[in-house]
Amino acid sequence: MGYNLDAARIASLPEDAFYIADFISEDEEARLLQRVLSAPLPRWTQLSHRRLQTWPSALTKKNTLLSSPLPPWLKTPIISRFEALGIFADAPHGAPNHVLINEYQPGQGIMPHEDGSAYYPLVATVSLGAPIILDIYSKNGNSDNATHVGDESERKPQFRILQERRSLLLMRKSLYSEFLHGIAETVIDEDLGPYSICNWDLLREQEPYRDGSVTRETRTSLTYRDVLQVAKMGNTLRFLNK
Ligand SMILES: O=C(O)CCC(=O)C(=O)O
Repeated sequence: MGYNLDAARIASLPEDAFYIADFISEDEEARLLQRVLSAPLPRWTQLSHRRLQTWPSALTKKNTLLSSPLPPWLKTPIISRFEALGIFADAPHGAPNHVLINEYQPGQGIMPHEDGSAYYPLVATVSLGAPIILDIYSKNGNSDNATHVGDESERKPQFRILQERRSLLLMRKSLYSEFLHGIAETVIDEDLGPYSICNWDLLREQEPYRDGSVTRETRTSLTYRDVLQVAKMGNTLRFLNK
């Protein structure tokens, strides 16, 4: 696939963010959603405001991944396209080794947070099912900027990214390290337009948002990252015996 990463840069954001609207096809999206939804129930962790799958497994308390391959359906076609783009080429393992799958029903979200130092500072998010707005907050700006923000409703995001279904969003470098990201717990995303959405010109379609709002539907995200510390199987047994 002939992707041009430079053409995908979200120019109004601090370094570095890229948005590719048509990263996967409708068939690929349907197949991925079918895989996500057919995972056995214990695969899901039910949180108060969303549910989550963690592949291949959750990190240990020491932020270590117990070495295990990702399942093929999470690798192809997505990781092969990352390779074509060269986006994880500089990461320690040359490719993502960990995927979080978040599912949000209308009204659900995730509070502003940073992904932290367990990972190489690059997150690649593929969106499935429905559009959603990702809010970006500066970490070191106002006095109420904490790693986790208690009262989201009091705070305005510095930037807003519209993630369409089938899109890819990449965030890395200072955008990864110096900013928080979150998703509002709302049933309608409002105030949408070229003045408020920093990737407006990169959207596949602007028409559905012309009236300035979009009603939430179930949205699923696949977030790909490279966990820095990986324990190989031999070490893992020692690790578990400790
Ligand atoms: O669903 C998303 O796009 C964001 C997920 C997220 O922030 C996370 O997994 O840390």
